[in-house]
Amino acid sequence: MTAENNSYDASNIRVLEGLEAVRLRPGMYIGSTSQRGLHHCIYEIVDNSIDESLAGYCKVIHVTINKDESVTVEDDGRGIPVDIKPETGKSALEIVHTVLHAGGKFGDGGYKVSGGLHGVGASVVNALSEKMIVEVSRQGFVHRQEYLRGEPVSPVEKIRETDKTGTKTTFWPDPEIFTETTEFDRDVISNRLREMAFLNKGLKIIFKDAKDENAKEQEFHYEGGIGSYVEFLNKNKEVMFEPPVYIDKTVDGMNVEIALQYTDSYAESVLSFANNINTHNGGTHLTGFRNAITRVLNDYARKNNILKDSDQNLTGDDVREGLTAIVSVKLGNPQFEGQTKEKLGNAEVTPVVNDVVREKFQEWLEFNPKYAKTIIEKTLQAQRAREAARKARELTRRKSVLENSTLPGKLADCSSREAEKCELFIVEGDSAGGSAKQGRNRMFQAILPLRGKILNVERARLDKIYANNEIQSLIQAIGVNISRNEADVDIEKLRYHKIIFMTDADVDGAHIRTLLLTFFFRYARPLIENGYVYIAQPPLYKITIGKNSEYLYDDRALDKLIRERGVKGLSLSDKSKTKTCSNDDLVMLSGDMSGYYNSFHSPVMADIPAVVIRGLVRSEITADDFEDFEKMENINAYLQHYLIDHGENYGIEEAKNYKTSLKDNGDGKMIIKLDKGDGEQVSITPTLIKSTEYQKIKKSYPEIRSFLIEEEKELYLETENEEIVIKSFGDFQKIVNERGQRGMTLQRFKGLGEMMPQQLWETTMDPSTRTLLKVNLEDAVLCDALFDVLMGDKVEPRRDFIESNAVYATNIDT
Ligand code: 0RA
Repeated sequence: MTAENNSYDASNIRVLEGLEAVRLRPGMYIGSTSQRGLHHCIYEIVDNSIDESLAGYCKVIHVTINKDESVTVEDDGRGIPVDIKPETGKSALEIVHTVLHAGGKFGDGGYKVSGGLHGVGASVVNALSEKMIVEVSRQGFVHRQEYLRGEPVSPVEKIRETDKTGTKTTFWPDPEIFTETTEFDRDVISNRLREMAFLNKGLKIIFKDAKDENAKEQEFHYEGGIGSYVEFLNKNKEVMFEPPVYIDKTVDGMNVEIALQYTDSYAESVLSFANNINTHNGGTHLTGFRNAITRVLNDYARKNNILKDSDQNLTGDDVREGLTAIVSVKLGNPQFEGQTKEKLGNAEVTPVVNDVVREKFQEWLEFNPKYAKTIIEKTLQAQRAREAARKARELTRRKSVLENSTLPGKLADCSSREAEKCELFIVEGDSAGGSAKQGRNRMFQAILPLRGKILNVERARLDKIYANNEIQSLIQAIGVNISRNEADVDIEKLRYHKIIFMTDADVDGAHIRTLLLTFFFRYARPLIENGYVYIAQPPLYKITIGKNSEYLYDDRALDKLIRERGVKGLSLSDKSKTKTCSNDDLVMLSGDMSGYYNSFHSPVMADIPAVVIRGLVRSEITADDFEDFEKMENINAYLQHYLIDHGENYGIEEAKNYKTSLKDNGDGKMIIKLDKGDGEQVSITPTLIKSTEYQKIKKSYPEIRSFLIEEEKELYLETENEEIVIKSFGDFQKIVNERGQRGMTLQRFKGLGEMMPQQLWETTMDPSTRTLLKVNLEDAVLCDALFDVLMGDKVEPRRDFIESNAVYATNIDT
């Protein structure tokens, strides 16, 4: 944080050990060799640049996923020192990249404030990369060194002059190490980089995925720091005041930064960080924060006589209901504890955070009496609800004691008592429950039918949740205590190590599944974290052809099967018969065609003539182009020509009369206006270009074009006994469909209840044949936000989400 030590150079770097160990046991250094470990490599390199920014020397970090799956991280810091270290004769740059633990951390004269979970540094990433190139701009030159699997290929070379400073690292993760995948997940990385920008106020991180030409460059830069982070987390919630309370104070070299804001929800969403590391399990900083707000709010309520002498104190749970907060501390020598090292241990942190929050939050309350009152009002409501919940829980307990059994009546339990082997199927409705009960293996499979929809826990307080019958049976069946507090979920009491949601493959089923997921996510998260929660995959169709039958699990599989059968014996050719297509090629082509055809006939494209869409595809327009005036002028001119050309040469009379023009949309973007000559006008916008439908057309266009030469021309379809003229994709599709379904009976399961017990067993429950999806929490923060959108109070964000994901939703639910 301070930039005192400028004389830091090669002599600060101590040599510790070699890198063979890293390649031998990569997991020990980066956690795993899965995609997570792969991402970790990026974070390690970015962290080094962030350290440079914390030292006060770097303003901008560029992170780019290159076309060949390599990654480049470039900063504008001082540049890694390149001077030769006398004892070794090697440059500091080389040592940093070839010697384990040679980062500044181990010398004196500087400490790392960031540093990922493992804080292992550049040398580990180098050892795990097929190739790495580092270019340091410093002292008037660009210095370059290249490495293969951690070994330098050359000494550090001066490659050209420069007046800039900074460090640029490009690495190619080694497929020998990352055997699962070497492909990055853009969204995961982008979320992490956004978080880094929030946590490091003022730092600019620019992220680009060059592999996807449609992906925009993202710029993360927040002058508001974690205050902006809280606003971001609350963007789909109703907040009780604006802006968030923001505290930033440095005491004895320890920086404490806190932002908080109350919303009208019942969830608590407090994230804590130490030196930019997400301390998922909290620790001393979180303790200090929690104590302070409970204390401050109680004091305030007493002082202003809102809490009377005889009233109970507000508890921590009461004051954290509806609270969104970020607690971020930066200190010199962080101690991380616990199995996953995600808990801060430094005892000296608690009193510092406590004092800072008490002082500043109290001051804020005094200055904002109106908000102070609303907050206290809300915590009092939480207090009352907590009392009611206690009574409801008590009642549930007594009831079960009276009935002399803790298991709900609806549960058809299994006979085994070994939780590791036991499975609980949660099914929707009594009729599906009936089939499941008959179809199951009662040794280890239990069935719990739920009647109707379970309560949406996102919109209910704990007292209502406990009082809900369906949830009561669920809690009793699984055997664990539920709580928003992960530590209170007594997972060792879990009665089944597989809890399987088995809902219908329709919209209602999807809704119930989401409600269940929400419940587990909010009140039994450790079950998800430990991999005990699954989703069953019941089939959608049963098809019978002669004596054989087969189950299909989604519409895509059905589509493919029909196409495969439909094109058998067919061959498609152009008029001159120079090109024909049959067999597997025709299956592919018809798939492309049907995607192409369906996209043209989707609502997004409704008003836009096909020839215009094709013109756009040929112009190679991208969503980014709409911001580039010059480019848009060229595209517009091209499109106008294309339309006139096609009007004349291909006899599409209307196209001749289409006029296109550019219009400034006022938001820094252009749009194309299309005048169809009949008074009708339509707009061509970035949204259209980004739509899945347009992208699908764009993708299949080359295939289709290479075969059809020009789309408007007639084609000839030869069957076993005739030749049919095909005038449109629609014609062709109809024929393929009709032939594909000939001699086949198709049964669509509207619900699990329609399946025979034996069928349900074979397709969905039998461990040797079924497919289960394991529910995991790759990114809890993101998941959190998604539940807010899907299950929270605000209607707008939900509608936006559903609209923008409508295409995927239909794939799942129809
Ligand atoms: C120690 C000393 C100096 C620069 C750095 C570390 C440094 C390391 C990295 C890693 C990525 N980007 C970086 N930028 C800088 C230079 C000290 C000086 O110039 O006096």
